[in-house]
Amino acid sequence: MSRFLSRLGPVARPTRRSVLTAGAGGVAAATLVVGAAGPSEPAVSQDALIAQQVRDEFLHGWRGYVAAAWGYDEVRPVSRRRHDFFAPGHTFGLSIVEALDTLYLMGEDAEVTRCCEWIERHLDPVQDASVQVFEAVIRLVGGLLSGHLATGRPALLDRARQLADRLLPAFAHSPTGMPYTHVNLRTGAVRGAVSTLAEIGSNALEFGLLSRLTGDARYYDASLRAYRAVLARRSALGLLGTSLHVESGRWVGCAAAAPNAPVDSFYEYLQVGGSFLGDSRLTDWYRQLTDAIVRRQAVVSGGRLWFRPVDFRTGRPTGGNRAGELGAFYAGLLAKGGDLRRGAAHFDAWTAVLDRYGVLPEVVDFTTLAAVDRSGQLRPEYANSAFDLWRLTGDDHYRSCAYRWFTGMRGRQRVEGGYSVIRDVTAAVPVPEDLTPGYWFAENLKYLWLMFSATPRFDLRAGLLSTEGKVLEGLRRAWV
Ligand code: DMJ
Repeated sequence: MSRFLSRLGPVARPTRRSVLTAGAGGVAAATLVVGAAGPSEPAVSQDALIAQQVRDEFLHGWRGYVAAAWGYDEVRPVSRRRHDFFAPGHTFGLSIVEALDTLYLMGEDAEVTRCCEWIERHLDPVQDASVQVFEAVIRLVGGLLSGHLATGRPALLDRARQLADRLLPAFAHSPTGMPYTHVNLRTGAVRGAVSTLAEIGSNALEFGLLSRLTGDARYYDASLRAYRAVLARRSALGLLGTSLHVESGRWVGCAAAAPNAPVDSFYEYLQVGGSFLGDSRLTDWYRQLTDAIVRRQAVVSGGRLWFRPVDFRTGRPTGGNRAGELGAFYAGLLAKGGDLRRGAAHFDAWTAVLDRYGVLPEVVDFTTLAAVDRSGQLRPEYANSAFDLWRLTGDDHYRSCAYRWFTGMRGRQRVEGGYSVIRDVTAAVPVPEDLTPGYWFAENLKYLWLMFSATPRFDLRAGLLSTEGKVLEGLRRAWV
């Protein structure tokens, strides 16, 4: 048993907790001291206790991965088996790359070293495997880059570059510049000519940073070319559809579906990319598109702010009142983009869903809040928005909501071997679906940790995270 595993004891629970209870109204000041501290025992702040819980839960999930699936993409925490995320029979050690900067932020330096050594010895970016470009960029390239920023290890940057070089044919072979969905890392063969907006436009952060770090403009140029191709196909209403044929340049999916999947992070990368890369073109596009989305898609239902899909050419509602949990990130994005009022209102809408179910279902009917897809996919978007809104406002209401979300997840999705997606969030006894998605290690508990730990390893003011929760700016190097 590794030193790491042997020193992980049972999950510590505070003996007494003062506030951060469910319900509206915010929480007490962050300096509140709780616990039964004696004269010689230092008092522990409420924040520190929560941060400890958060780290314990992260390490519980991590321990499950390490024990059953180390070196493989994802863990099945109930059956203790492994799951290949990108291609059957191929591993990229996805959860290792996903967890890397979270482990760093939590001070788990021995684990960081172990992860880096695995990546340097075993991560093969030239495998004969056809991978989804979008996922490889946000998860692997982004994870390697943030790992490099955290540790200063040049090999991680080298790996990110090698991998990006193998992904570029998806952009270069496309007559429009919009990437094919898949590329074979060894042969460069591409496939998947119908691509969604999230797949086309969620790479500017990783490729922009890679261009900056390597001095090679090809990566960011590829992102920009793809963006331009999409923006040139805006409707007269200023809206975008859902998916395009990357060879003909024709729209295939004509619903303006933002902020829902499969377009979600396209808009995120314009806003965050604009400020991270100092590129006003991205910022302008974000503003123009967001104005159109707010004008044409915003709808108040039951007193709550939602966004409904419309035909991007006519503005007519396409029918269906569905909102996917993946779209919950949009509350934070609106706020970061300068519309705090709508961001807060949309966050409240998702909080109403959390109030009803305890764990967010994958899809709801926003007119009734009925769960349309009842599965609980261990997704991080609500916590991501809470984190963004808290950073912008300093309002502890958002930390309170995030903590409630955390306790819901801990209560319903924790299994002996880690954390698992569940079949039905409304079931009295949740049935685990036996998977810890890689993104759980990158995102879910990182947001909570950054809200409660006061870690010196992250600059709360200047820090910037990708759609996969990778810290691309604001990591403070406290260790090499
Ligand atoms: C993550 O992989 C990323 O946040 C992505 O943008 C979409 N959502 C998943 C997790 O739900």
